[in-house]
Amino acid sequence: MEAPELLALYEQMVVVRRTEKAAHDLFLQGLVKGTTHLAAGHEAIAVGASAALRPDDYVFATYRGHHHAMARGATPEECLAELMSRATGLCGAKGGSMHLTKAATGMLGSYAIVGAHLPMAAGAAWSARLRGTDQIAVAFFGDGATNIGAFHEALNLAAVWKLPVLFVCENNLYMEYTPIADVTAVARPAADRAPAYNIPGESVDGNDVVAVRDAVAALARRARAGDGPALLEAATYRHFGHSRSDPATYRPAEEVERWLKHDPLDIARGRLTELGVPEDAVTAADERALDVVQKAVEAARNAPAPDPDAALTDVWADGGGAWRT
Ligand SMILES: Cc1ncc(C[n+]2csc(CCOP(=O)(O)OP(=O)(O)O)c2C)c(N)n1
Ligand SMILES: [Mg+2]
Repeated sequence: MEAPELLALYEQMVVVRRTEKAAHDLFLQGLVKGTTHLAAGHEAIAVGASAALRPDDYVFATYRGHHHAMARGATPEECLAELMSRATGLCGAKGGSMHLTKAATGMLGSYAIVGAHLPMAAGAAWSARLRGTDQIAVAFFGDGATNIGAFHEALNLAAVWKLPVLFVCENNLYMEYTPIADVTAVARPAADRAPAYNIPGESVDGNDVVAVRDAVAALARRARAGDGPALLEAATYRHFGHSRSDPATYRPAEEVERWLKHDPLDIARGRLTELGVPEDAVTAADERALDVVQKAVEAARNAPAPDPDAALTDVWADGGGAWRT
């Protein structure tokens, strides 16, 4: 990857990290409605994958999906305003943290039911096939989803119909509080299941944005060419607890320390240095990202609450299916 592209991806990752930190702080100030599942630590997966996709491809994420929404064109302001139930929020305050959706840019939603969106991604891929486009669909999900029936149903059907869909597992070693290794029969919860469905199953360092971009690009090329689905397992670690109610004290201190040293931002900075990018260019990217997020926080804080009359707009009853076209 050339230096200008990597610097741009680095800046996007810093924007995500800063937005997650802002969401954390706003929650502690009582300004976020509902809970949050922060993706700090997972930035390279969303930003790297998005860099390998086309603007008209489809993305599906979980309740831990702020990074995917932003990587697919939602602004920090739209996301923070949504978390704070403001009229200017991404979904007009109807979705909240767990349901960020921006259909116009292919972000086809965040889903709170573990595993539910994998068959939906297969369906979106099927729709692309039927319409004769060469779009692909990507489902991002956690390690815990690999022990859910819908994961296996989606993989099987996608393989049988050779659908253009990628299944990308963000393996952060834990479900809510349970280590995935304690409840899974194979070492790699996602990739090791791929042979059962006769599809490629690969592993990647999910904290290395370049490695993620390259891995997704190769699998996307295959899927677009009609060679069918694939599974990618991206190793990563969450910096916060599972959700706002979890201080994550069950994780061994040595493990936390090891992963914090393997930070996606540090890895990208190291690569930028290797490419000869001067320190002040990186600092300028950091400052731009900080500025964007500070302005987003202010704008979201000052935004109005939704008009109660808006409660029944953009729902099925008013013909709200228009958003799908
Ligand atoms: C079908 C279903 N079962 C249980 C839950 C409760 N739940 C929410 S998140 C979660 C853990 C999922 O872990 P993982 O898939 O590894 O994703 P992560 O939170 O680590 O990103 C569970 C069990 C749920 N939302 N849906
Ligand atoms: Mg997990």
